[in-house]
Amino acid sequence: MKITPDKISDFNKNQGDSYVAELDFLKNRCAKQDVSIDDIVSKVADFQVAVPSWALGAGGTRFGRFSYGGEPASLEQKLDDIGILHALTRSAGAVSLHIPWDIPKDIKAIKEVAASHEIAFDAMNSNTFQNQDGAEASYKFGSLGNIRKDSRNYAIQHNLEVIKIGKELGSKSLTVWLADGANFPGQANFQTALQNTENSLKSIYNGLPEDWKMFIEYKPYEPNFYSTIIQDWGTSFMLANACGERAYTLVDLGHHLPNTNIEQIVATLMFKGKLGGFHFNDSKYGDDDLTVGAIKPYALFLIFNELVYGMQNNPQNPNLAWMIDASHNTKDPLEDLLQSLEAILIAYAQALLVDQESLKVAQQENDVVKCQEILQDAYRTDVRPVLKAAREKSGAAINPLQVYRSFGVRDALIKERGSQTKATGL
Ligand code: AOS
Ligand code: ZN
Ligand code: ZN
Ligand code: ZN
Repeated sequence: MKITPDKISDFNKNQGDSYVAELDFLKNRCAKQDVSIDDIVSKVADFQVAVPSWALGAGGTRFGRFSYGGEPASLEQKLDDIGILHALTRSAGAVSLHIPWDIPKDIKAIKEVAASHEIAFDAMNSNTFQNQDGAEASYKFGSLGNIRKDSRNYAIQHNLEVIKIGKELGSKSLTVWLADGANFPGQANFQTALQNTENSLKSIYNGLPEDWKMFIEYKPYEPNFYSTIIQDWGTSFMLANACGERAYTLVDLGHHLPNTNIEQIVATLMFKGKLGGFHFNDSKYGDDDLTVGAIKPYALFLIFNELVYGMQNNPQNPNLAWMIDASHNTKDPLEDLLQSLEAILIAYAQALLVDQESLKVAQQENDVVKCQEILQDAYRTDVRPVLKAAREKSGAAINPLQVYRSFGVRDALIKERGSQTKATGL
């Protein structure tokens, strides 16, 4: 299944989408404030989000998993799937690999497949939350924070191995997410566990190439239900500081207790120059990994508002590694990812629309009502014409989901790969 630029531009032309008039309307409206729609269109066109190698198959829960059909069986096929997403949207130009689920057998061949789809290798993900066949030490009671030295060392070695693979592929960062914690009070000594984790992370950091970054992800609970060693942004931030200047915190939207003010966390971390990576998803209760923007689009907008502010005002913070970290039990994984990409770009465009100058003035005057009006004015603007313009500009489909369905992509994949498939991974 190859979606060529020609096929896409033909589809775009024949479709007669009327977004140009809608965009003009938006341009006129914005002429009154200090915001340029052309500038927003360019920024949206440039925005790239990495797709994780484990998001291309049906996810499932601990209760069951239902094959979607046509799922990729190899890393090459996963890259082909991301190639489809990227051809349709021109905004999914990177993959985030998971080791050992996706160990490339032939690095050169994998790089060629990725290059053929114009896909870069974003952050590498290590896995110390599952024992692999033939493992020499167990992660049952933790990895980097395990009370047992053999397990800690084994986990450190694994991370160094992931860096080595990433180096060969051209990646520049490592994401560490730890499942380490305890299910019951008294099971572990909090201080010892934290100390062990810090020491282990430092050992990995010492093996990090000069031009690499390390991202430390936090999560309040699951799979451990009493305590998690890296439970919140503060713990991650503290560990990143202990490691050094190329270690950063990674925010995953699903990794907060209900009603946590994530946008404030984003602002704090960017102010301190310590926000390195970002995992998009949405949730109702916990780490639900639902489609981005499916549950709390306004919260997503407020988060993007801080991200945009940080990108414009915090040169101390590096460029962020963006990734979709979602999972699908009932949807076509590729359609789900298209919806997530759409939601991300909508929130980004809306945040770029915020009249920052007026907001500053209203804040100065403590005009609380005006402040809210300014934010909600941006949020309530239909920015989909901006996305369409950005896509047409970059050679993507104006309506990616519609094109995906019209081209019968899933049927073609099922024909090619079979109906009872399972992607490697979770
Ligand atoms: C786990 O909850 C984290 O979100 C990870 O970022 C990721 O989903 C996991 O490593 C799966 O590989
Ligand atoms: Zn994550
Ligand atoms: Zn997660
Ligand atoms: Zn999640």
